[in-house]
Amino acid sequence: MVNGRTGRGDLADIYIEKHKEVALSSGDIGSKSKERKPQVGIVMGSDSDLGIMEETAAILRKFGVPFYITVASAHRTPLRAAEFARKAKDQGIKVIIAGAGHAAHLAGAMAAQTILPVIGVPIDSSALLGMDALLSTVQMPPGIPVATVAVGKPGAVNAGILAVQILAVSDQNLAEKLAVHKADMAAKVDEKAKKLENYQ
Ligand code: RP5
Repeated sequence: MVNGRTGRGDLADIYIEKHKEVALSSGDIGSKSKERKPQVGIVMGSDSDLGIMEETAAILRKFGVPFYITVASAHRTPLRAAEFARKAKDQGIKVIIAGAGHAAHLAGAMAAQTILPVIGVPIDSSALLGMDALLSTVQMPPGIPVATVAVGKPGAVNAGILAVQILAVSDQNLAEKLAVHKADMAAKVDEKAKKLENYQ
């Protein structure tokens, strides 16, 4: 048992219940699951971040990457955040994605505890609209990198894609799906350009 575990009924728990084919239902990472083991761990500072971090989950779902999602805070539950990061590799997680707002030290605090790649999503939940979270996430001291993506929902989407790209280095199936994803995006741009061809 770790400090500050979110109680059943919180948003993240309801989310996990709804999507248990990809996100495990409870307990330590992977310990109670007969499903595919999660390859990505998504951690957010509060369940109030779920509206943003759902974008990451949607990308992983689209690519068929099993993930675990939970809440841990670098400030409110530092031991829980550290424990997640320390156990993640042994439990089969290959990439950690950490989203947090305000003085967002979550991604860095987790990166300090693991050799897994950590992607940080700065969340615009404060009066400073994410500038605080961006700087807290990106300005890591030399030696402990956090791959920081854009603030808010676009960053959450990119965190999912970047995690898939990291996994695709050793997964041909995912590499092919990424190629299709890029070709689809390019086709959509071509379509939009075509629609504007005769625009005056
Ligand atoms: C951060 O504080 C969280 O990541 C969240 O973005 C923000 C507000 O948290 P709540 O007060 O809504 O729990 O730690």
